[in-house]
Amino acid sequence: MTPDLAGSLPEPRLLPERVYTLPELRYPGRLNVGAALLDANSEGGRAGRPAIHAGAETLTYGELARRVNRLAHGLRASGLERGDRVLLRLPNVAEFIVAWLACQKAGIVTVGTMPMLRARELAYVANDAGTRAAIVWGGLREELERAREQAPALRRLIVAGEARGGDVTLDTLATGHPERFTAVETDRDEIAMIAYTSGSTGVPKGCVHFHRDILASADSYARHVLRPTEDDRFGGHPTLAFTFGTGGLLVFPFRFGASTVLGPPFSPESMLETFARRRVTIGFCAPTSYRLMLGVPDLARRFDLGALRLGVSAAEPLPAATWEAWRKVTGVELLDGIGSTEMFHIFVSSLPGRVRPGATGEPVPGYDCRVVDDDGREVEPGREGLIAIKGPTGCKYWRKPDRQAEYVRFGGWNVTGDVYVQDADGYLTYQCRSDDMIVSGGYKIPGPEVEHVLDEHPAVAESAVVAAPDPTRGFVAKAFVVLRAPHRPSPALVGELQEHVKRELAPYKYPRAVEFVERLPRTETGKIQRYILRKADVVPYDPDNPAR
Ligand code: 3UK
Repeated sequence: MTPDLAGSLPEPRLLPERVYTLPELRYPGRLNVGAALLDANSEGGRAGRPAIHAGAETLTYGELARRVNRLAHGLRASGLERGDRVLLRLPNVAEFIVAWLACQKAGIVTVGTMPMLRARELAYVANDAGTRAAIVWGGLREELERAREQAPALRRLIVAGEARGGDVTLDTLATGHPERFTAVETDRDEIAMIAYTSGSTGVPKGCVHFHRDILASADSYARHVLRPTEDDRFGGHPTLAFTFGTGGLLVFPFRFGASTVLGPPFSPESMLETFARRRVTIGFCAPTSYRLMLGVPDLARRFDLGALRLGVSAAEPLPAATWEAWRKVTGVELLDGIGSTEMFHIFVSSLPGRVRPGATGEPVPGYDCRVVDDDGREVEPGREGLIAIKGPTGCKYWRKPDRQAEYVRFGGWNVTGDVYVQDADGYLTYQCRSDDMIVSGGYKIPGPEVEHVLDEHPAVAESAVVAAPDPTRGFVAKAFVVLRAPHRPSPALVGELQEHVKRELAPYKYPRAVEFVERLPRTETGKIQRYILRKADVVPYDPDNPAR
């Protein structure tokens, strides 16, 4: 198809047959995800129904369609063509959804980026994806402008929200264009979006999703596990740029004619307030956020969560204690589910009424799942192994054939890098990661990426960053740092190193714990022994006898 997906497309004979066994996962050859999510509602009798609740405002499907269609015309008139990539840098505001749907209807590929990304990360993504323009929220433009110096791919900015004189804005692009736009007749296996994920080695990887994949996730996971109706209101904190949020707050509600609630950035109180005031029925949050909300005093008395019928929990494991505490305080069943950027969304989930607290759950209808050893052989029930999945969505890395071979193995199985145990009755329980990825509060922090940035600091000789247990966030990133003479450990230096990482990388990647050591434990061949660091069994720094 495209050289950008060399090595990333399964041979047709390797496509899992089960994908086609669910009739709802059969799609016509021509399929446009924008038309399926928007036109199907606005022209299918739901023009007057709510689509987006943002702040105090509600946008109906009819109003949304008019905004999307004008913008789709404007994007085309500005010279953007089918297959071009456009970077999106917006918080969870209606404009994100408008821009996303307009691009999809016009056949333009969206490249969502997390609002927290810094210039160097944005430049990498823009250059790697070869974006031709960026749609940026006024309040988030600075890092993107810094990124432009390193990214020729970011020549054209289209500003949404607060703009300055001379800007090309989302509104000016849309003005004067017709209210109707016939969606481009994309192929069901044409690229709709590229979602970037931080790899365990620190190099971000673009995960390609076709028009079909996005709908397949809604028609497997959402349709069978959440069973939405048009009266549901989806809400939560994941950014729309993260596929957890793209699915939960855009694709799933619109696939079923329901509505989405976009709120302010997460704080435990603001999330509870939004759930209560906007009558959210299906919540999407990370376990850490549910724990933080449980810490709000008097939560049950102050916030009426009566409308909430389900709480989806993903991005990190949900401990039984958190499940039980949430159930006791709110009466609501949390549904743990594991998903990934590569798979678009959740492929193993707890099912309503069949939850076993502490376990992730069972394979989502449409997905096949096994626990295997390093050679791809299925292990016995009760034994640890790698989780491997086949289904209607799957990993297709953009321009990374080597990485593709690491994720898709054993003849078409997606291997996420998570260690699992499956019981005799099929329930799957998460154990740990099998690599150097640190999962903290649902965020993914690649140890090597943080080390690389720490090592650029003049005081640092070398460093190693590993996961350290934490009662709130599951784990935090902990840096073991060897200093260069004449630098000496001090609380001020800890702060300085943390600030340095926050400036260079998305701030969630900073090491919340820093320990100075004499040297890093290594194997005979010189590799850092991270398992020793994880056990914190290291030679502490001795100020009276500095090695360097
Ligand atoms: C970990 C979990 C235990 C696991 C995601 C839902 O998290 C998402 O995508 P990412 O690419 O990370 C994937 C990795 O995160 N993980 C996710 N959920 C769980 N570990 N229990 C869980 N319930 O290591 C996985 O490989 O950031 C989650 C939907 C869409 C997503 N992109």
